Amino acid sequence: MIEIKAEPFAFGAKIDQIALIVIDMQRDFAEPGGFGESLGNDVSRITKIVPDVRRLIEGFRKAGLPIIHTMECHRPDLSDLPKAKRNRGNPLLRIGDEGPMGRILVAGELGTAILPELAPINGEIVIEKPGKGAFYATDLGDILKRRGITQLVFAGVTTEVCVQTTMREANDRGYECLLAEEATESYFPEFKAAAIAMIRAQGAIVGWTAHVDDILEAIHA
Ligand code: C5J
Repeated sequence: MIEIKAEPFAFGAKIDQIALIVIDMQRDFAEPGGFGESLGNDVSRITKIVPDVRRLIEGFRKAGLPIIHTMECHRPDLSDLPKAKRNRGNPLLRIGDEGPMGRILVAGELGTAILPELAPINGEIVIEKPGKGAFYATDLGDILKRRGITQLVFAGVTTEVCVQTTMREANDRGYECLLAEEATESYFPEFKAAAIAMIRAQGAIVGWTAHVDDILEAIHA
């Protein structure tokens, strides 16, 4: 067991059972013309974390530890897109509509792709997910069980939506979850701060949070 300096107290990392999960670092959430911007958000907040997410990915690669990437997306026929999700809010472009980077959040389209700087390499797991949580309607649970993974380090976007939802799903399934603070972001700074506070409140009720440097130092120890 290796201790990672974390809040609300040290995270006991089991190096043979830990994986990094990078949530939805897709062009649609980070680049102009994508889904995030069509909802009225300032997407430059998301691109700012790319160097920290990359450091984390490279650290896990160097340590030979598993990496899982998720992508929020839907089948081209939209059969996995509930009407309630498509109709929600008042975006300029709805999921499935044709935008400047192809159809919004549809599998295989340019905008749905993971940012090139963070793209998965051979051997890394990629989960396409129709929901906000990465366990809903995916093979993630089976994959983690088969590989004996019991601990997940989280990075990605957005902190209070897909990251927090997946952390909560994982926590309920018995996984120990650690959020890398500089490697996650929200369109709303106050929501990121609130999500971090609620995750680690009450003795890590959902999980732990830690700085990227402390995670990297521990996994290389
Ligand atoms: C959102 C996500 N915010 N990946 N998706 O719609 O957090």
